[in-house]
Amino acid sequence: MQTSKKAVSRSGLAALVLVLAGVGAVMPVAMTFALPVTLVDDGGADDAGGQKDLSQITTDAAPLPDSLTVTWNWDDTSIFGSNTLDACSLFDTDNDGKANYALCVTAGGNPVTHQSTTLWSCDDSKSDRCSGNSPIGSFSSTCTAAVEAGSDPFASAPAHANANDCNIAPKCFDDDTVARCTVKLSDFGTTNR
Ligand SMILES: [Ca+2]
Ligand SMILES: [Ca+2]
Ligand SMILES: [Ca+2]
Repeated sequence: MQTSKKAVSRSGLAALVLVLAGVGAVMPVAMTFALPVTLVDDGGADDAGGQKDLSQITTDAAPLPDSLTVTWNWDDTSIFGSNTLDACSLFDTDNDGKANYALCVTAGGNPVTHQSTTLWSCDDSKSDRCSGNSPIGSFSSTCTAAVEAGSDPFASAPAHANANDCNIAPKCFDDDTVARCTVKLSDFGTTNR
C-alpha cells in the first residue's frame, strides 16, 4: 500500500488518523462522513507473503460521535499450525502523524476465525508502528474476524489466480478473512467534538 497522508478536515477527527500496521500505510479515518471509505492495496494482488498479505481497509465514520467502524482484509483464509494472522489499526489522537494507540486482531485456523483483540498504548514516536507499546487492560472497542465469501478485491485479477499465495485454493482467490472493528473513541480519552 502507498505511504500517504491525507488531511481530515473536521475538528476532533482532525486529530485522529488511522494507520494499518504491516503495510506502512497512513490512512485517513474518513474523507467524507456520508459513506464508508475503502482503500484497496495499491501494491496489487499478493504483494506480501502469506499471512502478511492485506488486501484493503475500510473506514466508516457513520457511527460517530462515539465510535468508528474499521474493517480490513487479509488475503488468506486458512492458517495452519501455530501461525496466525495479526494486524493492527494505529490511531493518532494528537495530530502529529504518530501512533498513540493500536487496536490489534489475531486470527487463525482453517477456516480462519477470530482469536483475540488487544488494545495498546504507544509512545507517540512512530507513524508505522506502535512503538513503546503497553497493553490496556480494559477497553470497549470490539473486533470480529471471519472468512467472508466474495470479499477479495483482487478476485478478478488474473495474476491472483495461482496457487502460490493461498493455502486453500481456489477459495482464497475469491474470499478474504475480514476483521471488523467497532472503535470506541472513549478508549482513547477523546470524542468527536
Ligand atoms: Ca496486499
Ligand atoms: Ca483472498
Ligand atoms: Ca500522535
